[in-house]
Amino acid sequence: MVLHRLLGSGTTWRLLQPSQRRQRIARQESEAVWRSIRSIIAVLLALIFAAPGHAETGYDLWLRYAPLAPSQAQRYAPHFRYLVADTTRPTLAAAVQELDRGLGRMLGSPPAHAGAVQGNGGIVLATADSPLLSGLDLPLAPLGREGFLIRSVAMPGGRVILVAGNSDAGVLYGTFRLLRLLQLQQPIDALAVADAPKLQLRVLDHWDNLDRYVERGYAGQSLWDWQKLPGYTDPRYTDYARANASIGINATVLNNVNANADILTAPYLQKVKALAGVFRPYGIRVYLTARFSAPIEIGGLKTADPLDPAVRAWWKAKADEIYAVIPDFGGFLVKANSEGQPGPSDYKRSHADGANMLADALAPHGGVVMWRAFVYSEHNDADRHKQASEEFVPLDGKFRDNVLLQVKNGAIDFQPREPFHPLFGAMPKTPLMLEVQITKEYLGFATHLAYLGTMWEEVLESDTFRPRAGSTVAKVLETPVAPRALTGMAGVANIGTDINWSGSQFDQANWYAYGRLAWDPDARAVDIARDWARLTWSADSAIADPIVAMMMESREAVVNYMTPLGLGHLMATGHHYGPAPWVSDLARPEWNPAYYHRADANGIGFDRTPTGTNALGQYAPEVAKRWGDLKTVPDRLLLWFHHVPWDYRMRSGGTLWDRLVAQYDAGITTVEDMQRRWSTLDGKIDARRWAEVRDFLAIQRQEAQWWRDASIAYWQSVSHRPLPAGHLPPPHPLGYYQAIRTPHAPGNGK
Ligand code: BDP
Repeated sequence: MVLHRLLGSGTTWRLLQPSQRRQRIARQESEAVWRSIRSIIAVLLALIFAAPGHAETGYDLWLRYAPLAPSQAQRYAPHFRYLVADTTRPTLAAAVQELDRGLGRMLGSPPAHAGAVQGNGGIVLATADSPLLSGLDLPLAPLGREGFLIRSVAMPGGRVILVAGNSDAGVLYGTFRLLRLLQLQQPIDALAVADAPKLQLRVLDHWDNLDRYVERGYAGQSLWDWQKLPGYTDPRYTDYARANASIGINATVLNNVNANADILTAPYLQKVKALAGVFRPYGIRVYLTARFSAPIEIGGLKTADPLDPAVRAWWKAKADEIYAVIPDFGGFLVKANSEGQPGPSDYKRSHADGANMLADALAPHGGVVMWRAFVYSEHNDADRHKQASEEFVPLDGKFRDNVLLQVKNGAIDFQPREPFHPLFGAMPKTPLMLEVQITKEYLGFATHLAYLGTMWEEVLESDTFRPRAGSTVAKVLETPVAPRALTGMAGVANIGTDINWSGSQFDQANWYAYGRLAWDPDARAVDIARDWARLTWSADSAIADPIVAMMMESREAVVNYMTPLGLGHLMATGHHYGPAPWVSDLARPEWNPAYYHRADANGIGFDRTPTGTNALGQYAPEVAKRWGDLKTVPDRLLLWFHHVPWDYRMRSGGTLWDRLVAQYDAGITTVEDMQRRWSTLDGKIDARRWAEVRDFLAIQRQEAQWWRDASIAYWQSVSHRPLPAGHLPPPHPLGYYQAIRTPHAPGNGK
């Protein structure tokens, strides 16, 4: 019976010669021995990795490839006896390496590398032009350059799992997807997966300075070790690329939007070339920020006027030089005429003049310009909410085809909650990309647990009503403004040299969620959280479910204890750590929290209706109507758009004042809830990561209280109202909170 199982189907057996039979028996026996050895190794590894005491650091991210339980490993192993792929191609070689690593760790041993299909139970990686796919009639064409298919197919020679794409990058994405399915312990007997990214450019923006200081970075120094580059490329660059490729990120801007022109000089380009070389096999292109005044600073010119022929020639020559060094260079990201950065307005030229000059220099090489719409001026007294739209809407249709306008999710600045930016849907002739901030500058830095998937989902599913109902921000992003027009999304990275990459275990989820949403802006935050929790912590739902529950309530908790009911920008000056709603003496009005909350003895909130600044008028009439009317504006945006009296009656009952206080306390209660859920996991997951999260939650709990007490103490000094019953007064007078300093808060200069 055992022999029969080993030998396979009786019909073929009968056709074999005695010598062939002996050979086959020997082969099958040695395979059986190997399978047993593999199972033993898997069990041993499982014991080591699963032991709660095993010191995981978080370095492995969501690519831990934790050993599977022997029963599960035995189910999968027969599908991965061997692997066929052309490893002379760097991207396919990267895919094979990942399979070796992933299958090796999950199943106990990697598949054998084979030159051809050799029976049932192999895995084949191939692109559309491969002879292996001829006759299979696969529907690859609609999947575009980066899409992929994963199928269980019968090929001449055996039944295999096929990962196919139109490009090597597509195959790599498919490989990572297959590994995800295994980590999530999905059935793989009849695979039929087809997927393709909905956006073309899926970009990470690093705000990394050349001295390795990361602006708004809470995860250590910049990964890019300029001093050792190009001679030494840290293996960590490869792990960075693997992580990004696994979630579909295909572009990285290496340096800060507050740019230093030196990055464009020849020595730096050699270093950039070395990084590009590491990232290339992973389908990732390198981009740089372009300081608008570079022609003056490193080019020796007297001007950076975009219409000046010498300036234009300089940028053209610079682009030629870059492409000679890095032939697949992606292009430039530009912050111009914002927060002190140079730009075309310095020469009375428009943003289109500036962007188009760079676009013309890059166009012959296929490069693109990502021009940021985060523009507000210290000389403009208009509501900051309105300034970007006033600047850019008149320029619709005036940009070159290889320019994208990069628009933050909201009109102010990455607050814990903002309504979607009114530019979405308002520039139908211009490719718009969404920019979100993965690093939590305004959500408590690394120590506060805040899953941002829900925040980005809220923006992406917002209906712009432009051109019609149902035109969500996601749809605006996904719909090219013309055939072959560019589409994209950018996330400000939260990555640094910390062993866990992101400053906290849970901040990895935000990097992960960003990648998943850039691939599919319609994906659901809860599904992404579920995948991340199972990949990062445990596929056991008794562990993953409470983690997902924590993640799903986390961002709202932060909103509640920092900026409830549509408040925003109440953070301390400069570093933005901790509360400072009382600040009102900074040089520019819009730098002051008081500018945003406008609290006085009568009430609180920013009137952006037609009786105020009418920023609402920049939205489609359907949106303006809903948010402009106190009867229909959602509570969560109330004070963003309205100034209302302290004793305004909320639709849900009670006064605004009572509700405001209650929101702060709700925020704290949710943090306590997260602590409670986390404590139930003690001993069920590895000790080091568990303890780190426990300690961070304790910091968060303490700081939520600080935010609540300081904010309420201040509001009370303005509203002169008693606290509603059941809510404790802040333990200290306002002056105590105003005197708190946080000299160690990182991320804002040295
Ligand atoms: C703000 C940050 C600042 C950035 C700016 C930007 O505080 O450090 O330079 O955004 O996006 O939120 O350019």
